[in-house]
Parts: sequence; C-alpha cells; structure tokens
Amino acid sequence: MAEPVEQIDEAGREAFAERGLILRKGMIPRDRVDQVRDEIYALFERHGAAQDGRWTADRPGDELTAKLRGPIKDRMKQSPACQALSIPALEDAAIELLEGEEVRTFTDRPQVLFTPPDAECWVVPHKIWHLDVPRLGVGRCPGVQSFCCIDTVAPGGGGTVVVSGSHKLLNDHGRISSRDVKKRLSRLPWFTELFSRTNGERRASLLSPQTIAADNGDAVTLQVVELCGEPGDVYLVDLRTLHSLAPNTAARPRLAATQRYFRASTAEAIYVGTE
Ligand SMILES: O=C(O)CCC(=O)C(=O)O
Repeated sequence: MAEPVEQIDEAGREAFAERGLILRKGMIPRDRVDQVRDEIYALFERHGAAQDGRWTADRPGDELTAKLRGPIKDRMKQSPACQALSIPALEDAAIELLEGEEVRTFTDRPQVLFTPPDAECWVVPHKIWHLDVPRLGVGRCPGVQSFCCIDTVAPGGGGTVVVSGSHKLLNDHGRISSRDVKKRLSRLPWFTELFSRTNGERRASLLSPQTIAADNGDAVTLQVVELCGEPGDVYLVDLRTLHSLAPNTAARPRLAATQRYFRASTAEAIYVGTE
C-alpha cells in the first residue's frame, strides 16, 4: 500500500512525482460506493454466486466468471450509481497533480474491475504488464488514472499491481508503444526478473523498494505495489506507470472502479499518434 496523503498539497504532489501514485483514504463517500457494490451483488445473487450480500461461490469456474462479466458491464453502463462515483473531487485532484492543467475524460463514468476469488496462491505476476497509453516523449505526466475500492481489497485479494517508479523511465526517447516500452524495460535486470516466467519466489523480492540506474543515468526506486484498501479509498496513479492484473486469493471478488483523466494538451496525441 502507498502511504496515504490527506490532501493534494506540495507533499502530496512530491509523493506522486516520486512514486507515481498516491492513496487518498475514503475519498469517495461510503454511501455512493455501497450502492454500486449492492447493485453488483444483486447480479451475483441472480447468478447464484452470492447470498444476502455475501459471495458464496467458492472458487468459481471460468464459466460462472464469464457469465458475470457481461452483466456487470451492461448494468454499470446504465447505472446512475456507477456514474455518481465520478465525483468532481477526482477531477480536481487530477488537475492538482497536473500542475493545474485542464483534463479530459473519454467516458462519463468509471469502468468496474472484477476479479473472482479463484486463485490458490498469490505471486507477483510475470505477465500482462502493460501501459494504457504510449510514452509520448514529452517528459511530463500525460494523465492520472483513479482506482477506487468498491469493496475491501485485502493484500492478495486481486488488487491491481503497479510498478511504483516506472513512470520515470523511458521519457526521453520520443513516442513508444506499451509493447516497446516493455521490450526496452526487459533489458534492465529488475524487469528481467519481473517478466521471468519462473521464480515466483524470487519475484517476491520486487515487493521491496530497490534503486536502479535508469536509461538516462538517474537513480530510480522501483517497487511492485498492490492497490489494496477499504471501500471509498482511491489511488491516483500516473498513466505512465506499468501495471498488471493480480491473482485473487481472498474469499470475495475484487471490485474496483477505474477512470482516466488525460492532460488536455496531450490527450489527442495519445490516440492520433502525433504530439
Ligand atoms: O483489473 C485490473 O486490476 C487491471 C486494470 C488495468 O489493467 C487497467 O485499468 O488498465
């Protein structure tokens, strides 16, 4: 977990610039989050996966998981409660972290992230590490992604994993796709280890901070961080931060809501390929 910050003041901005993420505890009011959780649990109940607001499908198979994904997506697209998670304070926080610059969003509501509780053990994943946006080569944060816990997300409970510090790498080489960022990073021993298929136990060491020499000679501290928390807690993450899906060994599904706030001056460049 990242150290929580009370507000986005200078110290909060510095922590964001240094680590690529900050945690705001209880940023989204509990009643709003609970309403979304209740709607999702009503769907689980309809599919026989929950009862009285509690998950009951121990180790759900792929078939049940697949059956739940579509309805969650469809329901959330229609849900005023889901839209109400996009509180103005989130956008304000993103603006604060982008030196006061305006932001753009391409959706009016967050996307719900669902990971069923189907894993037997938790390891730092070696695959699906990616970026949602290319490196633009402008050296500035292109935007902020929010991750709000809709239910408790305990350690090992499927919270998104992010590489704190990775936002500082490969910023001086022009536009680079997510795939090529990964390819270039894999030349650094820390990332060779992260992407290695074997050695789940060795990868565990990546959960502790390690300082490496970056491509431009700077010292950068890297650490795999799990986005865990209580309902309403929000992580604000630099969009340049490498991240992946994680196994869920808890007794309940991982439920989170994510939204992306793009720096207005570079938002178009992300999609049209020009700066
Ligand atoms: O489900 C997750 O934890 C991964 C989320 C993710 O990769 C994304 O929002 O880009």
